[in-house]
Amino acid sequence: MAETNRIDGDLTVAQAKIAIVAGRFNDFIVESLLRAALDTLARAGIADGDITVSHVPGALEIPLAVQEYAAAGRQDAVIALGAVIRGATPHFDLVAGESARALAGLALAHSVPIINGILTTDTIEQAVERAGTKAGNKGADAALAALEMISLLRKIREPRTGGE
Ligand code: INI
Repeated sequence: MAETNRIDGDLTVAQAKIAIVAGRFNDFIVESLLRAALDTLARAGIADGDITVSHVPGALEIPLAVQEYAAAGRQDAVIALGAVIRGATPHFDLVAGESARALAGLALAHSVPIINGILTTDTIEQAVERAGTKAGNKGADAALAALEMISLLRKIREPRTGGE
C-alpha cells in the first residue's frame, strides 16, 4: 500500500525577503515583539538586507501597509506586529477584530504568508507576559511561523516533489 504523502514546512529557510509592519500604539510592548522577531530571523540566517521594517500608528493601520507589501509581490512573507490591550481600549473589539479579519483576508487574496503577530490581551500584564517574559514572545513566534510558511509554500509549489 502506498504511503501517505506528506509535505511539511521546516525552519531551514536559507534566503527569504520578509517585511514586518509594526504598530506604534503600546510601543513598549511592540518594540519587544519586533526585537524578538528580528533576533529570531537573524538566528535563522535571514540577512538583515532582506528584512524591511515599517511602522504605522496602530493596529488599525497595519492591514493597509501589509496589503501594499503583499500586492507588490516582492516579499516571501509579511509579519504584522502590534498590541491591542482591552484594559486600555474602549473599542478593543473593533480594533482587534478588524485588524485580524483584514489580515486573514489579505493572505488569501495575495497567496503570501501574512503572519498575525498582533497581541490581543485583557490587561497590560498579559501583554508583558507574551512580549518576552513568562509566556514567551509573540514576535519570535511570528517569525518562526513566517519561516515555516515560506518553507511549506516553496515545497508545495515545487513541481513533482512530495509524491503528488
Ligand atoms: N491601536 C493599537 O494598536 N492598540 C490599541 O490598544 C489601540 N487602542 O487602545 O485603541 C489602538 N488604537 C489606535 C488604532 O489602531 C488607530 O491607530 C487609530 O484609531 C487611528 O486610526
